Amino acid sequence: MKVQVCIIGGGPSGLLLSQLLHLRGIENIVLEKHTREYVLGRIRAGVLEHGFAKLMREAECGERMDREGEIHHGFFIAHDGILDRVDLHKYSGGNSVVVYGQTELTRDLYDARDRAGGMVVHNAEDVALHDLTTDRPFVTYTRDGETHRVDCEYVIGADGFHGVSRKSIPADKIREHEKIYPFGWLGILSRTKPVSPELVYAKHDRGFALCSLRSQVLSRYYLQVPLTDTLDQWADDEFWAELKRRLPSSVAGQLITGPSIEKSIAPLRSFVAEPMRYGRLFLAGDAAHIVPPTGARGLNSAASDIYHLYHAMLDHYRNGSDAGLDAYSDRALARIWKAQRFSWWMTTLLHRFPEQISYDQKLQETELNYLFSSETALRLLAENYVGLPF
Ligand code: FAS
Ligand code: PHB
Repeated sequence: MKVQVCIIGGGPSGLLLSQLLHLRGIENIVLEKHTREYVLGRIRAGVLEHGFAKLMREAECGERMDREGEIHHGFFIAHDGILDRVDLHKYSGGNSVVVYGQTELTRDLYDARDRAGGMVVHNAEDVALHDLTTDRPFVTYTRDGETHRVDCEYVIGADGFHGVSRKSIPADKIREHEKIYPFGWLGILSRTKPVSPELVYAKHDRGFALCSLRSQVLSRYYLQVPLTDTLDQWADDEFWAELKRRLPSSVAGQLITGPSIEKSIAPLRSFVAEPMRYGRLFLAGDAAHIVPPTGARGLNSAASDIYHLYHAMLDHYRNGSDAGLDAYSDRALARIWKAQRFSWWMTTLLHRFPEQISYDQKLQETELNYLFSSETALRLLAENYVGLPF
């Protein structure tokens, strides 16, 4: 088979790029390791920057997001018994975020690829990238015991942190920067009315907590837990009792509990691989970078990669210019590092670190007091949370 672009990974990054390229007549194929059900069964991000939402509309996939998603103009930070609101709309110059689950967004992208007759191969195993430093790269994979070959002009590595693409770059051609946090997030999904109409980030001596949502009948909650914790230590009742302990009584008193329909523990790390290009291979999304979910930047960082790759491909195929492709890695990394900084800042500000010394606790309290006493500080937080320009 021969296509212009071969995309590894059928998550949001790969599918969004596939759809955008298709709409501009650039032939592409998506190779996904797992089944569609498996991909759609992963519960992940919930908050979209306005730039991501705009890109979904440009990809003609924004209709259900605009119908079912919620526009949020602010969120709360609970700290030291106080509940303070960050007015995103006021302090970001009128912007906001869309609360719409990654699962639904990925479903919309798959549906759009199906409607367009897009080539998405599931259960593509043993994907291997070849001749990346030539102008005729190709990709091989096996499916149902048969080996297939895709000849292409470009390969996009959108296969996430554990994918094959980044690992296909020789060790001396890539630099990796990583920071591991000494705790994880235990998340649950429950068919209950959300405790608050807007997200509540809670800093507490017992640990961080987050009250989020997917709709007015589907709630998403998180607790900071030690890395050694396992799911069998957290029965639903335990989870709800601990969440209440970490929330201000005004919020805890409103909490509607119910059975969890999904429960998982995710480790927290910050990670960036540089550069995001090797010959005809371009990395995008989690394949190149990871952030702790505190700042809701993970999925949103992927969006700006896709935006830059999409325009670079348009430039190449429409105008014969490789300027965008040559500038991609630097352009993408410039914004990625700002999202890394913001995610690190939110994580450091709101979590309880093991063996945290009193001086660091006082710094956290001071940072929060300064934040809510300074319009400049609130503007800095708001412009990052709604999304910096692509
Ligand atoms: P993805 O990992 O989503 O997709 C990569 C795809 O490639 C997968 O479908 C995988 O099956 C496939 N693949 C992997 N190896 C392959 C191979 N060798 N061959 C073919 N296909 C292969 N972000 C937030 O903003 N907020 C959150 O709350 C949040 N929570 C998260 C919780 C968890 C447990 C994880 C892991 C991530 C979370 N994230 C969150 C970040 C997450 O949303 C990512 O940013 C987002 O999934 C990035 O999308 P992709 O780059 O498409 O990578
Ligand atoms: C979520 O709803 O999953 C979510 C929202 C905001 C975050 C992290 C996760 O910062």
